[in-house]
Amino acid sequence: MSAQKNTPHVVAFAFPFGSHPTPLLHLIQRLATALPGTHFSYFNTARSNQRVLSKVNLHGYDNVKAYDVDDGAPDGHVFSGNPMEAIEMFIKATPENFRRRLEDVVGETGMKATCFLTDAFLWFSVEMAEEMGIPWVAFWSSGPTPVSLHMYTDLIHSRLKENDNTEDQDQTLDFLPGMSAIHVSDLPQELLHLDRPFSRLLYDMSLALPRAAALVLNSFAGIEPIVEDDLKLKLQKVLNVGPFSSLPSPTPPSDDQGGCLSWLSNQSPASVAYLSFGTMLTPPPPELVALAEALEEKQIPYLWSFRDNSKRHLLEGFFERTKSIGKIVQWAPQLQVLEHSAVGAFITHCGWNSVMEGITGGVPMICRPFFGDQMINRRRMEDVWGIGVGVDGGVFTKSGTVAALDLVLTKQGKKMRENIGKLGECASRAFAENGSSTENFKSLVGIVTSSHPV
Ligand code: U2F
Repeated sequence: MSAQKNTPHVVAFAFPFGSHPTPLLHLIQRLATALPGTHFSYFNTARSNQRVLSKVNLHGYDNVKAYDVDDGAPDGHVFSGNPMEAIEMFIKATPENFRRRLEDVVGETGMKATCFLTDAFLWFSVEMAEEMGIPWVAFWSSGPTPVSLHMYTDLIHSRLKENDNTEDQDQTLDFLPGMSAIHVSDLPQELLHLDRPFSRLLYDMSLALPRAAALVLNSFAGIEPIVEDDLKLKLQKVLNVGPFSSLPSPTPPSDDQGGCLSWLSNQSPASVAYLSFGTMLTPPPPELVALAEALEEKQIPYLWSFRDNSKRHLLEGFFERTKSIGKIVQWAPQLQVLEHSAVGAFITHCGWNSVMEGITGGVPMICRPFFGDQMINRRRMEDVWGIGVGVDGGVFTKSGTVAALDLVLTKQGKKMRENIGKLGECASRAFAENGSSTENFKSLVGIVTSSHPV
């Protein structure tokens, strides 16, 4: 596509941490295919762009261009390793970093922005959009329950204060629509304590979301129906366009340098435990050791996505002793791994993308949530959908992990697979012709082009 002055121009801002930037870019690719006459500019920090663009191939997407924005870190800054440090520096640099870079791009290309499609966390996009008289579409990269809870922040605070029972971690949030299964202990710290910049960002997001032309989710209709209906009352439009893991995955996978798929092909059906804790975390040392001891004692074949080189030495002996039954890689093609018939259990931190991929792959999950929305996701998986189990006491111990593996790989695995199968069918229906996600995607195309019909 040759970009011209009056070319419709969708501006996307990524939140550059964890897996946030990747699903946003996948959504842009889908839109760019549906709208070949529209230009898409994707703004992300250099560090995050480097990571994302090494995995997402923009070859053939002539109407998509990625740009770097300042991450707020002073030149030569050495990060402490605490992820909050980088997040807070980035927040401090916003929105000026995005605003300046966008002005440069508009100046260089002559293409004015016609729609903002940004990570919901970057709520300030609505102010830019309103100044320009164009729509803001917010992309929420987790499920409906966490975003709905953020919308109820004030009410949650006043109810907990009123009852003077903030300490009662077992109290359920049954005063909110669709939340009777959620406990106070499941709530993210950012929602309970509003004193940090990241918490403020999420609170401000909850105030801004009603101004969004649409909230787009990587989820599918029917997974949390009461919450979805309630969200629809509060927001202009709620568009589930997922799960993205239902879309055809690239063949061959671009990132199977470790040879995971050929290794899996030599394993028995539903026998392998796949371990991955997403893009941001590694369990603490005692839990890594407990996990390893449990796998070794039960002699369970395992595939472990393990990137944290600073902790690798803890497991060297285990890897050596179990190399005939196990495989460790820096990065696994997770989507295809979970679709492989040899995988019988997914040991996960309950990040939303992993949950969706576990469902579409049909694999029962062992849940060890750490922060953010992960405790909420674990609650839904274990207590509501019946597709996973938590570990006893909430942390990996040898005996708790052995018990969870027993449950998933033998005793309750069949029932969980049936439950996952039902959710998976729901997801497939959403993607069928006239399915809800297909129709919602068409609505999204309409909104994205509304201020500049193509
Ligand atoms: C944050 O989650 P994470 O990025 O830590 O985890 P996920 O949402 O589960 O996403 C991880 C993605 O990385 C992929 C995997 C997922 O799409 O398939 N991946 C892979 O392909 N190979 C590997 O070896 C390891 C991972 C946050 F921490 C969560 O609480 C949120 O729910 C989430 C979404 O907002 O973002």
